[in-house]
Amino acid sequence: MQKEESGILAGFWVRKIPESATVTAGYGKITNLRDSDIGIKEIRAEGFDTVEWHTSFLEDGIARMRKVDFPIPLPSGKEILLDKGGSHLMLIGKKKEISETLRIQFALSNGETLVWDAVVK
Ligand SMILES: [Cu+2]
Repeated sequence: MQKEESGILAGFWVRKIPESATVTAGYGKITNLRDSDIGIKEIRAEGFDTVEWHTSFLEDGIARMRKVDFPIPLPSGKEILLDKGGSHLMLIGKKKEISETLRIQFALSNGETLVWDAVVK
């Protein structure tokens, strides 16, 4: 389910993990409906130490992923899909048990902060 927040349309979900696991992935979609380009400077997820932006690729038939440095550019009118086998959020260092939703914050390069509640499933 997507929600618009100040001209940015987005929705996310986070993969449910066992209690002993400390890392999970987040997927979804984000669209810049504004007239201007934006940059995502930092992402935070409730209950986790760090969030990285990853891309997936195949190397010798093996799925691998690579960290992409912030800021992530999101040009005006563009949609970024975070999906299995493609770009995704990597939530690292779980600090507490996660419940049914998880708050994700995007800090933009211009100082704005946008908040979404991701569904855990
Ligand atoms: Cu990853």
